[in-house]
Amino acid sequence: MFHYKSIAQVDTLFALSSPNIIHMPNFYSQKESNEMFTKLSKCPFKQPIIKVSGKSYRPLRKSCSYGDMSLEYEYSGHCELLLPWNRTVLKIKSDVEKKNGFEYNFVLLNFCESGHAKIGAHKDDEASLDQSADIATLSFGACRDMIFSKKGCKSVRQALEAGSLLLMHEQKEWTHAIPLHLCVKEPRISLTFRRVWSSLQQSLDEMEHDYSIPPCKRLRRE
Ligand SMILES: O=C(O)CCC(=O)C(=O)O
Repeated sequence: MFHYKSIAQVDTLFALSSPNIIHMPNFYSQKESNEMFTKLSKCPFKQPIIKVSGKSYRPLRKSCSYGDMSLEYEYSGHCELLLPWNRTVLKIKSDVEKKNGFEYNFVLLNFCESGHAKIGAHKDDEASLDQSADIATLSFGACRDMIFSKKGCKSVRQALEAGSLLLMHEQKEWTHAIPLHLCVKEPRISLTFRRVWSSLQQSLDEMEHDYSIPPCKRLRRE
């Protein structure tokens, strides 16, 4: 069992000058990762419409999401419609949960046809995100780089190979991006597992706060 909790105990100076990440290059073997890519490529990917600086646009990448059906997830002005878990995604979720001990209730899949598709610099800091659960990214297909940036710090470049797992602990100060890589001709699929608060849970929390009702069973907030 991987002693994951130690990630939160890193030296403060290190945490300030580097993104708090763990990269595991061979989480899946090449054979497993090829099989998963084939299965995942049948997922119903669609081009999202997202808002950046008030302007709507369609990025080249495509996405789809799976999760517990009581959830909804919004980012960059785009509300993801959740599909019920499928077998391949559930298997990956369970492998990741066994490794790091967190429980996830949502996953965003991104499909980049080639290195002409990118993911712009952003922070995963939506209010609905449970920051106590680290974000877990699995990569299949073409290897792409992820760039972590923070004002005043040297950027960090991490190659995300097929079959690799990347764990990100609270990234409030760092942005991450998948930049263009025009010589990459092959497609890539990534899965980003998160723990998300349902709007029902948020309403219950507000009621509890307003009327001091007894604590209800929570999703996970110890
Ligand atoms: O595709 C990736 O590896 C990263 C995806 C990402 O940045 C995100 O879902 O927030």
